[in-house]
Amino acid sequence: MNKVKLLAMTSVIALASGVTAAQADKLTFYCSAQEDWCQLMARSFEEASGIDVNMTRKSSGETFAQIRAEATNPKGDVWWGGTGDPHLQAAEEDLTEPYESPMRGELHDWAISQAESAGNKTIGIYSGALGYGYNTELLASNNLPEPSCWKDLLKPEYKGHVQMANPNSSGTAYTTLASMVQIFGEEDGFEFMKGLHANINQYTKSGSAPIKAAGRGETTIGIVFMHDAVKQAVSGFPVKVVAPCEGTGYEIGSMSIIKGARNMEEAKKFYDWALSVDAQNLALQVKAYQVQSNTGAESSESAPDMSTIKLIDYDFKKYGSSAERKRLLQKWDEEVSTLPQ
Ligand code: S7P
Repeated sequence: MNKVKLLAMTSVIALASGVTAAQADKLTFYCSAQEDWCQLMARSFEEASGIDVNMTRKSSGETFAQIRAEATNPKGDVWWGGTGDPHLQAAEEDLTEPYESPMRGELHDWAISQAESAGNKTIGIYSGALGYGYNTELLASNNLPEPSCWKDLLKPEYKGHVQMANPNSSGTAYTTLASMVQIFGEEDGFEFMKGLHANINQYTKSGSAPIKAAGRGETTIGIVFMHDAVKQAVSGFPVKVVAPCEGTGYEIGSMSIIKGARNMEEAKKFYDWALSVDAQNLALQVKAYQVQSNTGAESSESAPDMSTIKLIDYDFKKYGSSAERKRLLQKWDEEVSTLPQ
């Protein structure tokens, strides 16, 4: 059959089924987890649904800023992954759509609590604790002591050895800032961030970059989610993972449908699928060791054992509120990031 006839036939079939080329099933997917996990989710959903996926990966704070900037003309359909705080802020600012998935009965309570605190405009997809990791070889070759607490990171001998992300772009780093304020109180928490600033060699854009750099020997210590440090260790890099002695904050990684999504039905199909056991089990293929929100999802022996980590009672509602997130970020910009190093 020649090309012209084939095209004509395809158009007839498409029209008969009520689908034109312009209406082909597609989904614009904003992803704030690790690139390899984002790619795997996009391709696996395409296979499972036949829907074409256009995926963009950005850090949590950056994706939030993009969704806000596009609010009058939304381009994205669904936002999957990233820390929960900016998802909660998006819900409060009415940038996301309420949706009650039929999959909710399969989820842990903490995933549902996240949804309920945001009028069902977001939902928990995974959880993980904050901590840090260090390169054991660099630590030894620099004759540095083994850190085990948050306060250890303020020691002058770690000057230039610590890396973390910028809390404006990174959900991991915002979780760090909000955790320090909750562990030490606001005044001492900011004193901690100022002391830490003196030892920081670089603020990265992405939250997991510091531990990738530690794995490669480009920094000694990286402040990250513990599961991101475990991924480097399991991948063969000389990284030791630390659950800080004072206790630590944690995230409820979240998912939201963008208000005014052009492909709303496809967004809901993705949302339901992403909460399934099959979709959540994909995490282990890319060494993503968060606790998944579906109670039936598999876990790995390598994953941090949340029951042995001293977790604070992280106030997601307060630190995910628009006013508090803005206030803390502005204070960090003005009082911490501008200090000389
Ligand atoms: O997928 C790993 C992970 O740490 O990445 C998310 C993170 O917020 C994205 O990076 P940013 O810190 O740069 O925003 C976490 O939600 C997730 O656990």
